[in-house]
This record gives sequence, structure tokens and C-alpha cells, in this order.
Amino acid sequence: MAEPNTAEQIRQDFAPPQVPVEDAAREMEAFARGHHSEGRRVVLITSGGTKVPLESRTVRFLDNFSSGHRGAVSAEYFLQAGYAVIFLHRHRSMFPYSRRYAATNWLDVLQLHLPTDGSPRVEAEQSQLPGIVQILQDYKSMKQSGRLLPIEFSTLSDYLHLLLAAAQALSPLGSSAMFYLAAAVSDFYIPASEIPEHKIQSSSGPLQITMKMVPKMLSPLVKDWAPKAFVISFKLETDTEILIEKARKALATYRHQVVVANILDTRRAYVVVVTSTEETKLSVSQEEDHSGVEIEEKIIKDLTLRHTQFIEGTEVN
Ligand code: 9Z3
Repeated sequence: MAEPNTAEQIRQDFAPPQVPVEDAAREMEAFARGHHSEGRRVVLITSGGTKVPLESRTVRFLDNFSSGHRGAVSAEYFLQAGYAVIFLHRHRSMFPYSRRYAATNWLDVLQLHLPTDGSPRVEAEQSQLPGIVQILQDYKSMKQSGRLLPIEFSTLSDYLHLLLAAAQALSPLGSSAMFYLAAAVSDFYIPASEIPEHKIQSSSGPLQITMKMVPKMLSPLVKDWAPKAFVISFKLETDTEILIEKARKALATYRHQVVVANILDTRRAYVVVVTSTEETKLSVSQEEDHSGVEIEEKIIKDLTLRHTQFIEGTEVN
């Protein structure tokens, strides 16, 4: 059962979500139940940053750096490993498969043919879309398999409501559900009761804002919302000196299974997988990087193995 405090706080203190949470809840529940009944494991991936409004008729908001790259790439490797994936991501952040062409200007790639005796035809310039044949094949076969459920959020409130709904959808799956919490979620927000309605006026002089701490979702998630699931959180720091200590502290506080620790500048090449008993360093060398190896491939290989051990009850923690 949901811990009343956090779930209630989300419903009361945050502005109503701007996405259809009840529809998403139904979709996630049906998706999880269907795949579970076919013997498949289901992972919830959270991805991208959250937008925190500073006014209720929002002109300005607090945001962060996250591009959603980690989540989008990880989704591909989980699909490759046979998982069904709920991809809870920030609207317009990176998306599995199409992420490779995120910087593509399609109007430069598409060629227009205007035959005098037929209808116009549009063709893509294949040389400008590296790897497109393989990617398109993978994408189409993934779509056909029905193993990817994309769900979008924009604001912090959307995210919190959807995470709660996702936890309720996955809880019945017990240990075969995995939570892979890679989104960069704001730690601060302005409660609905204190947020100004209209645009903050610069004529009032320098701005001072007091923000409240966002409730830690990991705590009720692990204790109440999905207590049997395999839960992975991410720890991001900019100072290497404190990274592992902070990851260990998170594990000790929330008592979940894994923290993936990373540093902002090196996050594409180096992470440490921290459990209560081990620290596993994963890295991508320059040569590997040049030949297209992605660190998420190594992360997902490591985590799916740990998930198997967790399900079989052989893990030590
Ligand atoms: C991460 O640490 C992710 O790896 C990144 C990925 C956000 C760095 P990109 O989206 O970056 O590929 O550009 N996510 C979690 C970040 C976070 O805010 N964690 C909280 C913390 O460190 C704990 S839940 O305190």
C-alpha cells in the first residue's frame, strides 16, 4: 500500500499534473500485467530532467542539464536483453533509436522529386543518416514486439504523479520488476499554496525565492509502493571525492539494491555500480568509444545479471 504521507503530499502540495495520469496509469498497468503473464521482466526507466514552474501561469521555470541520453540508450539495451520497457521520459528529450538523429535537420536530409507526370515524392539521403538501415530494422521490430511503452512528463508534478502510478502498476510483478531511475529530478519546488499566479515582475527588483525540498520518492517506493522490486537509483556529483560516499549513504538510507554513481563530465565513459557489498567500475576506453561502444551496454549487462541473481534469491545484500 502507498505510504500515505508522500503520496498525499504529492497530491496536495503540487500543482495538478499537466498530463493524463489516469490514462497512463491504465496503460502501464495493462502493459505490465500483459508482459508479466508472458514471463517477461518489466523495467521502468525514468529519463531526462524535470521542469519546476516558478509561476502557476508559467513563464519561468527551474530546469537542469539532463538530455535523456542515458535513459534512451539504456532502453535500447534493455529491449535487446528481452525486457519490456516503460520509458517514462521528459517530453522532447532523447528517445530510443531516433536519439541518433536528434541533431539532424530533416529538411537537409530529405530530397524532393517533382515528376512532371506524377505526384511529388520525398526520399531520404541515406548517406546523411549513418547506420539507418540497422536502426530502422531494430526500431520496427521493437515496435512490432510491443515491448516499449513511452510515457511523457514535463513538470516535476507530472513526474511524481506518474512515478507513483508506475510503482502501483509494477508492484504486482514482485521481484521481476525493475526500477531504473536515471531521470535528474529536481530537489526543490514551490508548493501550490505559495506559487504566484502571474508572471513575476522584474520591476519589483531582485528576485528571492524560497523553495521546499521535494519528498524523497525512493523511501516510500522501496518500503511501500513496490517493496519486492529490484531498484536502481543514480547518484550524480561533480566532485569525485564525495561520489562513492554519497552513493553508499543513499544505499544505507533507502535500502534498495543498487546505486549507479557518475560524475557530470565523465558520465558517458565511467560509472561505478555500487551495492551493499561491492563497487564495480565500468568504463569505456577511447578505442571502444571510437568503435561505437556505449557505457550503457556494460551497465545493462551488469544490472540484468544482478537482477537474475536477485530473482533467484542468490544475491548477497
Ligand atoms: C543520472 O545520474 C544520469 O546518469 C544523468 C544522465 C542525469 C547524469 P543525461 O540525461 O545524463 O544522459 O544527459 N541521473 C540521476 C541524477 C540525480 O539527480 N540523482 C539524484 C542525486 O544524485 C538522486 S535520485 O541526488
